[in-house]
Amino acid sequence: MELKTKVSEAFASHFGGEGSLYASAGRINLIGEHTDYNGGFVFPGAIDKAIMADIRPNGTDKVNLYSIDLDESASFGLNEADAPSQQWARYVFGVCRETIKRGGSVKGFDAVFAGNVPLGAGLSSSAALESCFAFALNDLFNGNTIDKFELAKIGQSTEHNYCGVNCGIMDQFASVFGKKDCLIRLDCRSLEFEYFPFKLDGYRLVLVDSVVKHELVDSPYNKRRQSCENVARRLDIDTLRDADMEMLDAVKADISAEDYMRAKFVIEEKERVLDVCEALNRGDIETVGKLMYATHHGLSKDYEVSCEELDYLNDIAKECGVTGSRIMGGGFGGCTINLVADGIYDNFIATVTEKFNARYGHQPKIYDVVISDGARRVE
Ligand code: GAF
Repeated sequence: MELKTKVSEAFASHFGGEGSLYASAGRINLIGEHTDYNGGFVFPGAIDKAIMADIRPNGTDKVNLYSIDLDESASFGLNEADAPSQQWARYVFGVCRETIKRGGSVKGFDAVFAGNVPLGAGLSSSAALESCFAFALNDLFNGNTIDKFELAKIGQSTEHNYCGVNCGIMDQFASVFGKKDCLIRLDCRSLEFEYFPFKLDGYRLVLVDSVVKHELVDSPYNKRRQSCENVARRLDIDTLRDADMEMLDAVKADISAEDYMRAKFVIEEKERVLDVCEALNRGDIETVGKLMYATHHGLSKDYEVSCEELDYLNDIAKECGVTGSRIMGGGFGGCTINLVADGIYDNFIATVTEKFNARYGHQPKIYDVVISDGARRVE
């Protein structure tokens, strides 16, 4: 059933009548991993996997939520300080609180939502949920006076303050600003950005999900960020955006081997984003692919956020002649993003499915993705 019909019907049976429909999207990132919280560049886009919510003000100061996918309800008062116990409801609670904190207005509402963004795959279903509600609250209660940069920050602060993930801005930015057929080259320091038309004739973007759990809360993700901040402090700069290899090598003896490797990856990765954009501008897809493999290598060996299953997926992609492949998102599980020429697509899917299944006893999940619009009202 179409997401829109599913959400509208569930709203009618749960709360009666109808509300207003809003959607937002998960994201991919072509290149630029773990650079966002280092003030570097990223290159994400929203995808055709969405979260949709049907929402209606209820004239009280209470928020009543129903998650169709989990078949669970949650409620909280807008004046209550305590977040709901269910993690999924904390995202909405956080968005309400962060909107209010910024001077925005939020009144009570009833909402039903569902989505088809794969969970735990590194496609940022949480950012999709946050930006869907941030967008909706702005439209319903604030006459769209909160700008889109703030909407992205509302989602990011929700992660920081209510979910324990000290993330950068990339995921929420892509979800809020996503535009059909365009990737976004975002400078995470200045938040200047540029839409890059991205429709590669003869290639597809394919995600291969290892189905290994991806858990960022209390995770080594925050530790990676800490390492980068340690090095920046040692270099007396705000973020690693301002570092280069010469500066890093000059302090090598004073920092831990681990912090050195993390910073080295970030310094190399921020350059790769710019190189990929240049290569795309001249239509040099082979170079784009090589840089994606280089990112995978760095994420696996220097940043150490890969795992055996993802390295294996990367190896299979290479063997099959996939143009570019790498682990995508925060890491520690999730999926690889693959730039696959049409001519080898069928063979790649068959081979990766068979080989992965033979080694790990379960098939990876395959998603072809199309770059799509981000947060929006659905008519
Ligand atoms: C996660 C985070 F939420 C992002 O901010 C980003 O750091 C990403 O990991 C790694 O590039 O998705």
